[in-house]
Amino acid sequence: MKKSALQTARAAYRPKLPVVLTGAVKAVEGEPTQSVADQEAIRQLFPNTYGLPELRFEKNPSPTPGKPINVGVILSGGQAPGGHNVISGLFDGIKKINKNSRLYGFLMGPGGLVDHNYMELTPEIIDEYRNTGGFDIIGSGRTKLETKEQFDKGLEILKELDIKALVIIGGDDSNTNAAVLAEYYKNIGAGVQVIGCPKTIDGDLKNEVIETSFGFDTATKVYSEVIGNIQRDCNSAKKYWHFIKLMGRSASHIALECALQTQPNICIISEEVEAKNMTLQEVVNDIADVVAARAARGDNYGVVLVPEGLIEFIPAVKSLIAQLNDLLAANADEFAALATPAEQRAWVIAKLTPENAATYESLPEGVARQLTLDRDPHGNVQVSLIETEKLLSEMVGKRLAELRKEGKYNGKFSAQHHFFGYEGRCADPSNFDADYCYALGYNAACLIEAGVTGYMSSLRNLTKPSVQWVAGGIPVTMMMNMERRHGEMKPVIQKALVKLDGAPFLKFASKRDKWALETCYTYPGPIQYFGPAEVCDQPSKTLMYEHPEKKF
Ligand code: FBP
Repeated sequence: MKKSALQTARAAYRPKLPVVLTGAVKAVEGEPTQSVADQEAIRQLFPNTYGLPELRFEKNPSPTPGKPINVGVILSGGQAPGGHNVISGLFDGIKKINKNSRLYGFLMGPGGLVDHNYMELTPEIIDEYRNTGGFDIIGSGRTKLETKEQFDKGLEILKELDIKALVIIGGDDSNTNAAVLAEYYKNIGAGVQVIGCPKTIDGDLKNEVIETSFGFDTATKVYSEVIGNIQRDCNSAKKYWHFIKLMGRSASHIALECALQTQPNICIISEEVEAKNMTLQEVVNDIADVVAARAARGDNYGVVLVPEGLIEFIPAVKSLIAQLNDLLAANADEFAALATPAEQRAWVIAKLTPENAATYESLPEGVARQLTLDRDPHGNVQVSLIETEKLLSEMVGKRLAELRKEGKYNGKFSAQHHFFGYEGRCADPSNFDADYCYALGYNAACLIEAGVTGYMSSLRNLTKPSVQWVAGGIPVTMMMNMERRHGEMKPVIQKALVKLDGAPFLKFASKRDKWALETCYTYPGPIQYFGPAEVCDQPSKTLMYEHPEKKF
């Protein structure tokens, strides 16, 4: 593989490990833990792995030599910057235990375990990928590991390769599945430990004990760079309103972090829209009011950030989508037999409740139609295919025409649209993510050496320099509650949505009126890998506002 100049220089970067992990460690047990909710139900489902203590690593003054161990690793779900460093940290960690330890990567996600597709990761391969973005070292996939058949099939290859521990690098669902797998293997005495690592650019795998998921820092820095560039263009030409949709399937953490970094005129937070029970039209009216207010000052330009998941958080649209899912699942043939889009539209409107029919009719026809097409394998609407940024600007244009008639608007409105998602998921990890990921992987090796299963690799104190981070393990069951999934109650890791009483949102809310009217853009520029710490090593603003003080 031909390397760019930056790649060559960056390959030499040595991630800074927490001091405690630089020598032999011993695991110190805390108090037994409980799940965040539904304790009895979770306890019953995880009789072997519920209630385990939190672990914290301390220096071990009298270590005994470790035996060689074979370990498997899986990358699961969407790419996030730093995955390669988790793997290189894990590799170095198990080699530190014993130089004859071996690491196997299962290919293209959890499916690789079930289908027995794997490769051994040698020092030469690992060195090719240190500090690089992407998941291409072994690939990733979204196969869900959830059935006994899959677990048993996986165990066959684990036994064949004499693998004693499996590290699953994934988001909330993948780590939930890792916990189920850990419980199953423990229950049948399989002799395979399962350890999770918190990954997702969405930033929604975090809680009291996991401060952030990896990848969020780098991805939001990449998006903020380009948002800043657009803002500067916007402020130079002063003729466009830019509607920028930002990835994040559900929670609005990415949009909020980018807003804190770039100070746009508007940033919509889905969780607030839901809490205020807003209609789509109300969201549109709020944007149009800002456009009109700026126009009154002679400023016919601006920037609006839109979270990818918005549409599902609008209560009326959520209710409409839920009824459409059931309606179309139950009457798929009848619907498919309708000859024209107009007949389909009339059929849908006639079948919906009056409230849902009104919401359906209020949407631009193209979007309403989209809600009846492109369903995923579970029969759900693929909301990410809805071009929310275009939907909003189209509706804002209509609203402005009304305001003009009422004599309340006398400006020009010309919109540009953008969607940033894939652009940031495979960027070379920032120093924060490079260090965090390497340490997560190295720490996972320490958890393996400690002989535990059903734990997530954990580093805390993340707003301090990486050498001061606190390393340990958190039982995954501790993060779980029961939720309805596909009609059944299931144990799952609680997803972290934006908290409206949390410090990042409150900071944003205290500034947004000023940012809306005035032009207060900031231009973060590209991620810097070399240079002074204040330029290169700053973690995300979300992390800094959430963890302003040293806790340990
Ligand atoms: P994970 O939760 O698996 O980390 O994926 C996050 C994400 O990047 C979302 O932000 C986005 O909605 C989704 O993946 C896109 O999925 P795909 O890569 O399958 O297009």
